[in-house]
Amino acid sequence: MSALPWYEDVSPGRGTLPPRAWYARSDAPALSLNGDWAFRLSPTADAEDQAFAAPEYDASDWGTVAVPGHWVLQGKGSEAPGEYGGPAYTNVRYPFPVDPPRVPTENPTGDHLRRFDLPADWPASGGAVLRLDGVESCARVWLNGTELGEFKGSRLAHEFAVGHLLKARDNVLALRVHQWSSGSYLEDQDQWWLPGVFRDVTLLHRPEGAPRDFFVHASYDHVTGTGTLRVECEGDVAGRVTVPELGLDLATGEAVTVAVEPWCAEVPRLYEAELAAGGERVALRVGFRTVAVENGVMTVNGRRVLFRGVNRHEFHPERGRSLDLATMREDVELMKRHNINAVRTSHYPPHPAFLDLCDTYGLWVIDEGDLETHGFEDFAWRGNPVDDARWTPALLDRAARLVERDKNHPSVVMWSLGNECGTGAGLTAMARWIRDRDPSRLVHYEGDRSCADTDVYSRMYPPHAEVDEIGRRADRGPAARAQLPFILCEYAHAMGNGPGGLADYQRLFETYERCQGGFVWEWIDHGLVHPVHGYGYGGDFGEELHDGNFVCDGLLFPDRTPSPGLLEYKKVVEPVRIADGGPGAALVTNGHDVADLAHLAFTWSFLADGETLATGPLEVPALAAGASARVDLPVPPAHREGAETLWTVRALLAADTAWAPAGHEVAWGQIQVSAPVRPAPPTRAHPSRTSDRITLGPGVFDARTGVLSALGSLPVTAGPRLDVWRAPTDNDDGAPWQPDERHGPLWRELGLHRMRHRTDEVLLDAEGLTVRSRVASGASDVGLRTTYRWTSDGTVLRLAVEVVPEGEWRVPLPRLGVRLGLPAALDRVDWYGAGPGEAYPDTRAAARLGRWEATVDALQTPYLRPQENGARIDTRWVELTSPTEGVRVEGDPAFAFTARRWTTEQLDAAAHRGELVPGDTLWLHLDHAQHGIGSQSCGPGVLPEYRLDAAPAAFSLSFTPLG
Ligand code: IPT
Repeated sequence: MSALPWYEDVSPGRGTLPPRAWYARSDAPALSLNGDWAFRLSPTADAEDQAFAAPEYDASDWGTVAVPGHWVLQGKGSEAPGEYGGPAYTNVRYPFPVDPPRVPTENPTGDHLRRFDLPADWPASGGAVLRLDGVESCARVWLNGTELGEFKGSRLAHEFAVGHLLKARDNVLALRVHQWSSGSYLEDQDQWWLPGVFRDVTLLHRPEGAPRDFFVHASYDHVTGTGTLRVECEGDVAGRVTVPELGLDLATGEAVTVAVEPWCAEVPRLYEAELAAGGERVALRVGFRTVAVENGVMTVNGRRVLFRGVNRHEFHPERGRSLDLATMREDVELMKRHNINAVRTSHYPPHPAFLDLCDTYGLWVIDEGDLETHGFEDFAWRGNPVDDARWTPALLDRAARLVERDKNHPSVVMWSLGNECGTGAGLTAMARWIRDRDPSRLVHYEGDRSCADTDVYSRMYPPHAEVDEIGRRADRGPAARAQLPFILCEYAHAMGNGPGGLADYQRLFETYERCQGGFVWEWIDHGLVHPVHGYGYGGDFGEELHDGNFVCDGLLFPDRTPSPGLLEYKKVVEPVRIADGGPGAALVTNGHDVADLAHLAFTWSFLADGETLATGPLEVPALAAGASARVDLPVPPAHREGAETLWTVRALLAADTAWAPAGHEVAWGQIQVSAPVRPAPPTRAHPSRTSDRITLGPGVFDARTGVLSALGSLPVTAGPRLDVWRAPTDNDDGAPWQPDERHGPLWRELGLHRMRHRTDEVLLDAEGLTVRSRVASGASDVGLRTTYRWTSDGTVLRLAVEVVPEGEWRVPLPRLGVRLGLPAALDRVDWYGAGPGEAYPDTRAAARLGRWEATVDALQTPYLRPQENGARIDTRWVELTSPTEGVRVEGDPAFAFTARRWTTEQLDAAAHRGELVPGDTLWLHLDHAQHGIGSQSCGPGVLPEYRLDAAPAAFSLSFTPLG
């Protein structure tokens, strides 16, 4: 066979400059080449010749694309896929035949052309480089008809020397971009395949004598409180470094040690500095910090750090991985507002400006290489490029482009080789190169349990019990590994409703020194705007192979509104703990790594039956990190005898910060003072009966079936009946690779979605109505004996439900409660219970007791694939009303309610939100209990303490019509 074309050979490229540090500001001119480019799409790599690269080429009949951008997300036509093809989603599988390094003949190829003039003041002397910050998956580049070279490595910066080719006017830059290249084998990340020039294209002037590259070394000695600064320039460039605030003016290469304030994620202290060398002045931002492993614990500046992290893919619902600065800033601000202190840049180096934001706002970063070969796992890793020496130059190129570009960011504390690549000598070569080039940071890679090439033991999705074992240092493994700190580079899969079990992980991280936290998978749902579905996921763009909604597993919805999972995470990782401090006191614990509490202002409020009776400021000492104090609460205000009373104590930002205004809530806690005194059960009203109706207080029943049909004047379109089904969540359905039982499929197999209700007895007595039934599904020998006992005091109708399982129940129940139908006009909801958001047994940390209100629509959580959502737990009472009528429900004990305009069956059947059409009934679920949520869509299932096993149960609900 003839030699492979360049895009198929394993080399990283040809003609590019060696990688160097990125910086935001220099006084050397730069010209952005972003904007509309002429564009031509071909179905194969060789459909068109290279004549388009010639300066005189006439591209007037071409289309256009916006650069930066992905061509598959552009072009005319509202259909998906559109004029320029469409996005495609696969998780692990390569969407093309696996025959490395060959790629398919069908290789969408985008030719890009951009004409530009130099600005009038562009210097005549010096050189220039053309920088491309990200092109998927490879590019061949020409300027003014001269070929510059070609490169692979989609999320890595590439530069070419172009000074000698530039003209004052009418320069022509030509790019040929192939969707598939040998590099695609190294880029099998779980995300959309999105070809295009998706990051900035810039022309940078290079002044005479300017340093080719520089490395800022800024360490901190926590014993002496001093920082040591040394800026190393490549070659013998004689430059000066000035740090006005520190009065420093030193030569490049020279080290100085002075008293400084250190940089950390909580207090991101940066010093403005300048590097002046040759004809260039580069703005630097120096953060002094030292990363170390001491006695098996990772420290920064001598302190243990605890990662409250997320995995962040770059994602925008319209622009794919092409993010503007405002979106990056929004991500960082949202993270900071939700108590997140760390980011793993899964699974490639992000746009470099993102790391500047991390330096500024304060986030610990694991910066990951653009490398994943996961699809080889299906063949027992046969042919895996990371274990094939021919690919090692490409791997080393990726390692170097990661480290060289990002080495000057204080926020970066670990280099990650890549994700899900199996094991191999190529990874070892990368780790060696990185350690040699930058010994100041730790090396991370999760995929090799031997930890031969890493400085930290990292795992994804281990169950809690295993984390506990590792925390106790009781896990078996290579001796060297036992000396390493432990992190979860991925855990708590935020797909659909969930993740459950976060608080239980956090307890482990706060118990064991070695467990230094983790990174939730993942930050944002990758739902792409779709003409029919609103947001589409895998399979919605005509893909032949796809992995469905597995791409929607973020803490943010695609439009960046926080999901309940993010609110839960914020509460679970809050850096201040507020608990019961004994009679009349709160116990406040500062859980920050470094910061004291001086930046927070505390408040108290006193609630009686959910109503706030009084509020005020609470004096809390500026406790040092790790310290606790008992803080006296005021004398409770006067309140109704027998009321349920509690304190809410909140920790708020005392002053504006870069990421939130003063008053932003960082942490909170509730302390119960007194439990409610329950009123005696309603006195008896006597039922009466006609031939077809039974009347009992406000209740009207069908005399034959015993089913409630009205409450006063309010029609009950479907009387309350036992209900155990919920539309399975992604976590209920589970992932095939998880060892735990997958309940969603088992529930369906057992027919819990098609339960039948057999009426065994309708019995009227002097004090009420009893209906006995058995609830079970066809083909199943298990059932639930259910007794409904109705009584009334004349005003309130009380339902007592008793459930006794029959037969051998091998699976837990999804839920246990009743469902009823009411007129859809009741769309205002007021309740006293835990809120304001949804909560389930293992996702309930963020729900606090209080009085809440919402519309029925606002109670729905818009998971991209419809599934169980919206339960409000610990409800004492709820009122559903229209302007003219309504119903109040009180529980004994408290219950969870869910209200929707569609049935569970409709929710279950829908694949996209748009398929949920409101009907004329309001479906109200009043649940005694729900099964937990877990994280089994990729991780472990529901912990035993949150299972809802079938067992005898009794609960009651009181209904009052409101007129
Ligand atoms: C893990 C991947 O690292 C991540 O990219 C993502 O795919 C995640 O799972 C699931 O959403 S790999 C998994 C097989 C443990």
